[in-house]
Order: sequence, then C-alpha cells, then structure tokens
Amino acid sequence: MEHKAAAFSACTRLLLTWFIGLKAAEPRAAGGGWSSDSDVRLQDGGLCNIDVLDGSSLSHQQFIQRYAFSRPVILRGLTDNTRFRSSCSRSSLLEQYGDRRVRLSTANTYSYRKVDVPLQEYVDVWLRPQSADVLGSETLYFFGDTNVTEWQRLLDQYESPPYLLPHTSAALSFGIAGPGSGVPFHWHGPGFSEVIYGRKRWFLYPPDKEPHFHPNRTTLSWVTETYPHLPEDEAPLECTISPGEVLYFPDRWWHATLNLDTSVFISTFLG
Ligand SMILES: O=C(O)CCC(=O)C(=O)O
Repeated sequence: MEHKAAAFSACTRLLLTWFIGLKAAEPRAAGGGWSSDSDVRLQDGGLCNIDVLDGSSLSHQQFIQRYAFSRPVILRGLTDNTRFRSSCSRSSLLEQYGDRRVRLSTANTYSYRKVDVPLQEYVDVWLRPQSADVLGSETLYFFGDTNVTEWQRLLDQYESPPYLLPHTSAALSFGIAGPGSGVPFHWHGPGFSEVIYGRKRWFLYPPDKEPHFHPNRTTLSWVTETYPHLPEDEAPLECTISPGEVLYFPDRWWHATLNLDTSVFISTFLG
C-alpha cells in the first residue's frame, strides 16, 4: 500500500508539474539550443527504483555478473561524449545535416507507418510537445531507423558504452523528439540508451511480466491514465536519465520511454 501511495504521489507530482513555463534558470547553451522558452516540460524527474552507479565503480565483469542478463542499471560517467554532444547542438546538426532525410515512425507499439523528411523540416514542423489525446498511429517519432551511411560522420563521434555482451556487436540508432513524446511498451534484444540533451524517463518490466497497455496509445497517455491505477505488484521499474548517464536494458525486457524535455538521444543495440 505504501508503495502504491508513493508511486501515485510520484505520478501526481509528475502530472501536476506538467506546465507551460519559462525556463529562466537554464541557460540556452546547456540544452544545445534544443529547448525554447515556450517549451512544455515535465519538470520533475520522479521516482527512481533502478540501481544508479558510478561507471568507475563497476568493472565489466561485475556488469556481466550482476546486470547484463538479469536487470537494468544506470551508469554515470562511463564515457566522455563532449565532442559528440557539441556536434548534436541544434545549430551544428542543422548546419551539417539539415538537408539529410530522417525516417520517422509512428509511435505505437508496432510502428507501422514510416515517413522520410529532411532534418530541417522535422525540426521546423514535427518537433513539438506531444498532445496527450493523440493516438500513437498519428504521432511520428524520429528514432530507430538511422541511415548509418548518411549519418556515419556524426555517429563515428559517439563513444558507445564500453560494455559489450559476449558474442554481440553494437548498432547505433539516433533520435530527436519533443517533450511528452516517447515509445510505448515493446521489447527486443539488450542495449544501452543515452540522452545527449534533455531528459528521458524509462519504464521497464521483466520479460515474464507483460505490462497492461494499449498498443496504439502513447507513453504519455499510459503515464496519465494507466500508471496512477496500477496495483502495487504491477508497478514498473522506472527512472529518469540525464546527459552523462546511460541506461542498460537486458534482453527481452519490456520498456517504454517518455522524453521530459526536447531530447537528443542515442541507443546502442547489442545483437
Ligand atoms: O529512446 C527512446 O525514446 C526509445 C528507445 C527505445 O525504445 C529503444 O532503445 O528500444
């Protein structure tokens, strides 16, 4: 009951703080130029019930033994992506890659529709706060289909987390998305997720605990309508990651994401 009350209060705080406001405290440069003063932002990072460790305190072997095949973990300071971060500022990306096409996918669990648009158009037209009542099939999300040839020069600057799993190699996927957007519950192989700008909230369940969700509703709708009514034993693992932190999700774990700010992010899929 206590857990339910805590989860409900965390969610209530998350919702109550959903507002349109001035970001007076945050200098523009800190967000790489991605957030504007009129952004809708989820102000509160909320509950974190996932282990958060300093990368230097966990050896590769300990990562394999304690987490790789059993549970998510968030590692801080594993890599230094200062150069990549600078290349991902709004001005730098638009200058270098504004005319390259990005592939958008509908933000529903089975991502049926794909639309290709130039990055400049995506940023000007599509990169908006998510509306709570819009269905996943009507929401286009830039992530999951990075054309590695076109984006190679940028992706080469990214230093992936150094912890591979045995017999796997890494594939990168890059994305940019507005506040309140995200990918609803789905699962696949293991990997890492990192935000370069912005903050991203993660919700996870083990493979044998399929969450209740509607495949065509957005994560925002799940957070506002389903999450507050979850029984205690159906609460997810959850946490918000910020730049400098990397979340690891094991094989076949259910996961959904919610961008709390306009976010630039990259996943390293291990397969
Ligand atoms: O970063 C996101 O919003 C989506 C990440 C995701 O679902 C994944 O890496 O599989």
